[in-house]
Amino acid sequence: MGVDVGIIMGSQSDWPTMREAALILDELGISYETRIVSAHRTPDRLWTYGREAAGRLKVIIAGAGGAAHLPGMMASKTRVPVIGVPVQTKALSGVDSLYSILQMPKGFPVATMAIGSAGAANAGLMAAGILAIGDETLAARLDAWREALSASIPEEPQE
Ligand code: RP5
Repeated sequence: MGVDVGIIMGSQSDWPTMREAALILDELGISYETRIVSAHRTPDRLWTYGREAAGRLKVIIAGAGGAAHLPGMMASKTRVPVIGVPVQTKALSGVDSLYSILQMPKGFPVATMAIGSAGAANAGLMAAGILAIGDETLAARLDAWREALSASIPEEPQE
């Protein structure tokens, strides 16, 4: 059976970050698959995944760190919308990942999130928002999720 979202990442070491996207999709009942697809270490896997994405997936969430070429290369290979997650790095704190993903040339966009786990969670929510355009039931679940988050914020700071 097909899934709506492909969560791909450059390395096993990206999974603790990218799991945050998966958790959001779980909460909202969105189907997904997870794959390690490295632009540098498994370029043929990237090419095959990109070639087969259209018609199989509706959204791709792609996370990578450092010289983070995976989201951009995937956007070059498929018209399926790519949401990029810059993974935080030790050497440059993820600014390297952010710039690598964000600065795409005209013609091949990547919807770039914040660095790290907040960005990964937001990637899940962005995917949900895209899918909700054509799915009223999901739209209602996403609205409820957002309302619950707002309701959980206290009006005054606690001791
Ligand atoms: C990138 O290099 C990956 O996306 C990862 O964030 C980073 C480091 O990978 P490992 O050396 O931990 O496998 O390709």
